[in-house]
Amino acid sequence: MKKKIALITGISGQDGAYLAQFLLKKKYKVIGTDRRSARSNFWRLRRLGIENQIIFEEMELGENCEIDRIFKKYKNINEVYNLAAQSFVATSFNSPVNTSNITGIGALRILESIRNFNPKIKFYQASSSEMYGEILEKYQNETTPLNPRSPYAISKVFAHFVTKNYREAYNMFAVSGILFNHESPLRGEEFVTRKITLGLVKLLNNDLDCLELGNINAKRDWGYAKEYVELMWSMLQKKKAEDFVIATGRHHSIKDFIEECLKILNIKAKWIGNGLNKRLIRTDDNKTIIKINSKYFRPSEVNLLHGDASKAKKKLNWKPKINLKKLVKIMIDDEIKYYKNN
Ligand code: NAP
Ligand code: G4F
Repeated sequence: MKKKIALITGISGQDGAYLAQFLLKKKYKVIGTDRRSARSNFWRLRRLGIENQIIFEEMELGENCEIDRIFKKYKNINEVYNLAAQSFVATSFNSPVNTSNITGIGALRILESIRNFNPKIKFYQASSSEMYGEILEKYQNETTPLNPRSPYAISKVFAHFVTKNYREAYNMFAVSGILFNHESPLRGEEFVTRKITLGLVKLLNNDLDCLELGNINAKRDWGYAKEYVELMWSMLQKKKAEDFVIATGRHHSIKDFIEECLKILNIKAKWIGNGLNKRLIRTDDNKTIIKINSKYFRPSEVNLLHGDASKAKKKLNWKPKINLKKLVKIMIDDEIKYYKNN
């Protein structure tokens, strides 16, 4: 049988790596696109041992002609997974125009190219729970109104609705997965979970004095990235093109995440102080190991996200397997395993 062909934008990112691994196991031919500067950024693909199985192409999401070139070259692509984005919320406040251009209009550029070259291609858009922002319903599902709180989230809202519009206007198989936060050992070091797991392992190796964080009271619905990418594929295998929320249905604060890490690393510590003066000190020597730095606070914060994935459970026959405790264990174990080898 002829191999199916998938194109993944953002192949160098966390989800790009896990999705490529999953599709290769399913015998897909995988074309992965990266922007020119990312050549040295394939550590995730190397870690998974799949770097040599991917066909790499350059595609900067800001350049229409680069996108067109790919769809002209590969006429028989079956599925496109648009994972590329300026994906760090904090950076989007400093770089709102670039974020809109890449994270928002980038999706439109791809859809337009697909429409022109082969509208039969199935398209997956990486929508985000950040779109709910200051939440308007207690549990967020596919019908919850969006209320974005950052240039990143606003860009994702644009990409989300443009995907819906191409589905409705041109009858294209274009869907969005509204994924809540998903983490793994392959998470970028700037995101809070990985910053914490790496920071604590550095502390234990005397390579860091104190970890500085922002709003540790924020709450997220954290799942496991390796598990979530499989749902992206499932959405494209359905008869009907429709959007899905993917979430665990449980939320925890950053402080909870830290405390789970402390247990696994067997660090005895206690919180003292309040607000900006809150600190975590080791109980054996009173050394401060975590403190708050206001520079990590966002101009407008998303305080709480809590997903309702009932539709995915029913129609994709899915339920989350990895809870917070297991996720932290997976991340800490890998952090220790690979520390100093990277
Ligand atoms: P990630 O690790 O930050 O990966 C983002 C990818 O986009 C990287 O490969 C990056 O390349 C690429 N990229 C950035 N700017 C680009 C540009 N101008 N042109 C082409 N490529 C560019 O993100 P992730 O966690 O894997 O997430 C994948 C997607 O899902 C993103 O769209 C993200 O916004 C979305 N999402 C993520 C989550 C989550 O919790 N992880 C939740 C909901 C939605 P470089 O290596 O060169 O930077
Ligand atoms: O880990 P974060 O940077 O992730 P955030 O902002 O929730 O965004 C991630 O998930 C989204 C899905 O909802 C994706 F769409 C997006 O691409 C990205 O993958 O921050 C999580 C929370 C925030 O409330 C932040 O203010 O942690 C808080 N936080 C506290 N101290 C910190 C820090 N975040 C970071 N990155 N660094 C800190 O020191």
